[in-house]
Amino acid sequence: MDKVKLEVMANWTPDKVEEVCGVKEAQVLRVARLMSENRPSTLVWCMGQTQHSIGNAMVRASCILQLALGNVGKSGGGTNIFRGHDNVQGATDVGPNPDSLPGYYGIVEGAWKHYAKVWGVDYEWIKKQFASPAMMSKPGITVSRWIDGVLEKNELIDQDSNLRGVFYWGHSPNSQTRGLEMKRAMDKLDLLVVVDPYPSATAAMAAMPGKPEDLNPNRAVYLLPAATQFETSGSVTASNRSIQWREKVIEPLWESRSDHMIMYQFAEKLGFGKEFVKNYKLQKVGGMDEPVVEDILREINKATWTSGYTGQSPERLKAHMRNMHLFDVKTLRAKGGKDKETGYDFTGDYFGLPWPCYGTPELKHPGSPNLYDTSKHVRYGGGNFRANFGVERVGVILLAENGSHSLGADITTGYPEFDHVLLKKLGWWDDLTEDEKKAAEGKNWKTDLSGGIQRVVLKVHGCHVFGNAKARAVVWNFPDAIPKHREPLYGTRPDLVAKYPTHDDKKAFWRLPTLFKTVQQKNIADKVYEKFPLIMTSGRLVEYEGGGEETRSNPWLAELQQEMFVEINPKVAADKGIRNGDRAWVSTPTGARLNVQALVTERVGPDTVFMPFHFSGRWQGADMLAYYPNGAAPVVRGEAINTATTYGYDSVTMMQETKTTVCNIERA
Ligand SMILES: Nc1nc2c(c(=O)[nH]1)N[C@H]1C(S)=C(S)[C@@H](COP(=O)(O)OP(=O)(O)OC[C@H]3O[C@@H](n4cnc5c(=O)[nH]c(N)nc54)[C@H](O)[C@@H]3O)O[C@H]1N2
Ligand SMILES: Nc1nc2c(c(=O)[nH]1)N[C@H]1C(S)=C(S)[C@@H](COP(=O)(O)OP(=O)(O)OC[C@H]3O[C@@H](n4cnc5c(=O)[nH]c(N)nc54)[C@H](O)[C@@H]3O)O[C@H]1N2
Ligand SMILES: [Mo]
Repeated sequence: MDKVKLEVMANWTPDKVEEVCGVKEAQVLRVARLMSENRPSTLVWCMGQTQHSIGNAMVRASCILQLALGNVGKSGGGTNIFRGHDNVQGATDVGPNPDSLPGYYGIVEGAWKHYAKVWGVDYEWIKKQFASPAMMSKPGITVSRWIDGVLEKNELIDQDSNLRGVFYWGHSPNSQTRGLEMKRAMDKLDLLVVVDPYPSATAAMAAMPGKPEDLNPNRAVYLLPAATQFETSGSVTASNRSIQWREKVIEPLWESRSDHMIMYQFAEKLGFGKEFVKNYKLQKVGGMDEPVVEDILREINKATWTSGYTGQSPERLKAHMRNMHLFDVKTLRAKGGKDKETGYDFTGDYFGLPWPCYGTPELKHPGSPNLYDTSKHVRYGGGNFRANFGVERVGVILLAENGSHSLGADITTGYPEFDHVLLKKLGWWDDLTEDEKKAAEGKNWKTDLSGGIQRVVLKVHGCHVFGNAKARAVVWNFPDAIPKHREPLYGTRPDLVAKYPTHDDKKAFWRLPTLFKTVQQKNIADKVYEKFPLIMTSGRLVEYEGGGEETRSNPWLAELQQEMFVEINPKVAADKGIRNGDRAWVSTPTGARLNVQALVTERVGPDTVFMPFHFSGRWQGADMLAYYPNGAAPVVRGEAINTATTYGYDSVTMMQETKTTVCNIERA
């Protein structure tokens, strides 16, 4: 914190902040005062902070602010990063990231061995599924960059071959930046598979003629109809880490199948069906085998000791769903009472058992309504900061200070993560049962499948399994250890780029060369800001969702929002001779030209335009209707903004820089 303070005092006087972010000094002061005089208070953010090449720095600055205000680990405080879709949190938790196994286990040998045990398969067998052992522990290409996995020169990619096959599994093509290049990448593939209830945007984009030299004449495209959430059941995790159980409403319509049935059928065809369902019973749905969803959650329970997904059994979650009325809507705490069907006692539980919910379901951990809350006992949902970064660094102790610990803990100072060695050292080993001892030997709190280590540490000694340490404000392994402002790759202010240049290029970042300075400097040299003098940003509308193909196919929603549009300030409109409702051409450095309706409004300033990102079905001025599968075109079609969005990725997460690029506008 002291280092952050020094950086702020030296480089971020209020006038500089105003110059960079455009918000008046007095306004920032008012907000700062409001937050400091009203504690605890929370900070809510979504994509405005993250979809930038410095997204990681902005998010960390927000966390540091909350730490400085003492707002972390408190009810009513915290950092609230709302997840976008239904179950985005749950999906994140089970491992879609290209550098982790489910439950944030990493892709190192120890983690693979843990999962070999959980899945009941041989570690050597898993190894054989990879082209080379090195691929097993090498973070993959992120979804935001798949097109570069296809288009980039092979010698520049950190893997043996380019990407040749792509699965679109519940993902819209128009939600990703650099759409014109994506069209080229789609044409070059050998195989494109779309698993989606509405596979049509991808289908139309693939069917639309591109550059003849790009088209792979042997390319195969398959559209597989996925069932919707209403046609299957399962657990879903919300932004607050509470889990709910969702019931099937109707049987899958027509030829559609649930995602997990499709996955199982692929596993069968690819020769590992038996291993895939080792822990699952199969049930017949539409005459075909489908893994039982409850068993999938039980497998997650069995594996995920890290983030505390072990206590939320299907039985406990279903009992919560049947008895929502017993929970307080503000605190999430059960007012007491029992489930009529099973006799399950809710006393102490928090609704949906928000993770971490440690130990086996029998331990009856109630879930954790707020992370890092030292005012509660860890056995009843309390916590403290995690010892995740070692014990000491350059002479500084990273563990918590004396007296800083969760309520009622046996250890009243900082301590590291728990493993079999620490238990023995503390004399706690004999608190394990004989069976638990056998399972815990050589293991830690993340890999002991019996749950013995977690039980003894939490229940018997009131300590946190992941240790007790200080929060980390200086992230020494990030490109900017202390968050810094750096200008976006495409901007309208060369004077600011001179003061706050972006990062150096990275040669192999998630397997791909990733450019920062090269792009930014070329833009300055070419004076791109003269040709494209307006900042272009994008985001959401109430009426539509995501790529929008489902919601634009819904006639009632389609009626409410019939046109893709660009919001422009009255001053810009006057300068360009554009009136409200006129057609306009929006052009950007990708070479894209979008024909959209002008919405003249003071919602945007004279330096910025806004466009929604939910549209597809028109391409650079032309209707794509002819390329849709017969009868599958959405009611409303419009230009996809992401044909216009430019290159640029976050220096840690590889998130695309969709919230800021540059454009020009003319009357059409
Ligand atoms: N109706 C509807 N609701 C949705 C969705 C949908 O598609 N339709 N999508 C869901 C999903 S997936 C998500 S992720 C969430 C996203 O929720 P939001 O992130 O709230 O949605 P966006 O419209 O992307 O808005 C971004 C906001 O960030 C601001 N902004 C842009 N640049 C900056 C910046 O540099 N700094 C700051 N501080 N702010 C900036 C914009 O002005 C805008 O208000 O919404 C979810 N809810
Ligand atoms: N320019 C710009 N681009 C953006 C953003 C922005 O603000 N500006 N926001 C970004 C953000 S935050 C997000 S989250 C992405 C959203 O982008 P996507 O992740 O592409 O989200 P959706 O468009 O909602 O796509 C979900 C797809 O899943 C399908 N689907 C629905 N239910 C099921 C199911 O049960 N099974 C299967 N298999 N499929 C299903 C839907 O039909 C749809 O085609 O867009 C990003 N792109
Ligand atoms: Mo999102």
